[in-house]
Amino acid sequence: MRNLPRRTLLSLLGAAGLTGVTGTAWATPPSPSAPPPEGSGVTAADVPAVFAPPPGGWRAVAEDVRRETQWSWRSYVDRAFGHDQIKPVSGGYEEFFVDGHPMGLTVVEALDTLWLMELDEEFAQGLKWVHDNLNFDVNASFQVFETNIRMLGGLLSAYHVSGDPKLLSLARDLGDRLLVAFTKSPTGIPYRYVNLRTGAVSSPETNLAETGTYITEFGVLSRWTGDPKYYNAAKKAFRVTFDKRSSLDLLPWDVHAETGEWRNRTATVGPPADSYYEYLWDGYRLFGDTDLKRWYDVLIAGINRRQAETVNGRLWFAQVDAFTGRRTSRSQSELASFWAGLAAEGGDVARGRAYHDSWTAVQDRYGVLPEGISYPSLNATSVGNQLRPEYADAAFVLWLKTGDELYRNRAYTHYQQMKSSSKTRYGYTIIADVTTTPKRKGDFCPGYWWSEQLKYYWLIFGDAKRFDYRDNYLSTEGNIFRGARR
Ligand code: DMJ
Repeated sequence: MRNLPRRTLLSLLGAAGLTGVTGTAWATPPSPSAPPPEGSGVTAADVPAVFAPPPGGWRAVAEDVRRETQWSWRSYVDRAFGHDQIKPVSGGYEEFFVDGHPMGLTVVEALDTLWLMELDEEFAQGLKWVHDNLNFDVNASFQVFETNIRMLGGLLSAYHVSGDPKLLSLARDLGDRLLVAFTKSPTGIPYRYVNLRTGAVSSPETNLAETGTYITEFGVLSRWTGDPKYYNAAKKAFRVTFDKRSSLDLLPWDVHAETGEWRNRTATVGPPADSYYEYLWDGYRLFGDTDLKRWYDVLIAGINRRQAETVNGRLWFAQVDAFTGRRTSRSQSELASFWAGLAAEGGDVARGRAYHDSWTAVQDRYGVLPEGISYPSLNATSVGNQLRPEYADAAFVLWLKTGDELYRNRAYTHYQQMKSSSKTRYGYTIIADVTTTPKRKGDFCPGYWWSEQLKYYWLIFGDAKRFDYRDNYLSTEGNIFRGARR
């Protein structure tokens, strides 16, 4: 869970002698050479090298994160305001959804992060842009999954932190336009694309993530508008696919929205399946829907039985034939590293810890995780890094769940590595090759960077007074739907 009771957290920190100044929750960082905490499941040899935290401890790190955010935001406003994504090396920009048609993706992704960081002028600047410019009456096809987790989720989280009714009305308008991808489908599995103006749908060849990553955005939209149609559509897509699971309780990732037939046999926990499982758990957490919990439990048990394996002492998840269980690949996408947090949230802290340890070995080797590896050797099979948040996300979740400082240290290593390899003239950029020295940069800052790792860093290093550490929810895109303290 991302909602360890604050009291429990403080007592855990206190028991470890880690609470700092009386009356605050600031923890003194442990020495990098200190042995790993008992019960962490790691040995001293497994502990990654960490950069020494600066004087001032975690508070100083959090302030540093805030400064970097403010500096990056100013560059974005100067060079690319309203465009979807800045190109931080050249100072240009590019659009994400539709060529030549900006949707302010970065603004929408950044809003709740800016608010949580108390960057109120920047938040107001972004909100004004949304009021003045954002309009979904666009005659173009939008990818339903990305529009949901980024734009709908961004608007809903900004509404949650501000209560501004315009944000909810924009979210409802967008939700209605996206819903057509579900209601036009004969099975209830959404088409991948919908034209936001005309409602024309396309691309019935879809996958698990694009089938089942809606229930939290659609669910809070239902809750906040009082209209259950969004939640019901998202749940139906889950039910249809769950009911077609193999006798091994596994799901192939490739499915056809019009026929409901599987288009391949491969089960994976990575893309394009990953957040399907995440949202089963999250839907249960947010709405208490026990069907979702049951489906999650059945599928996770199947995955742990048939896909989990230990290679060279490390836990990984193979790709397997969903109908026979035969292993088909030992490659692993960086995106799968979020699974460490999901496993812990779902109650399997031991597997969560072990899987984070596995990815820490990769971080130790490359500094920055490559997009893909072959896990028996840890060799990179895809050498870029799209400025990814998953490892930091999992560290944040594990820290909330266990109170173990190991995860704050790992997030700190991730942050320092990002600063040293991705910082450039006008912000932070992707890495084209993590194996070169220095790491070769690309020229592009994805929208999720504003919504995800900046927020995870701020919340894990700081004692964010606008965040309820006891009771909260962050979506797959890092959007906050519960736990803003206004
Ligand atoms: C984000 O858009 C979300 O986390 C999504 O679920 C998959 N990954 C990207 C970031 O890597």
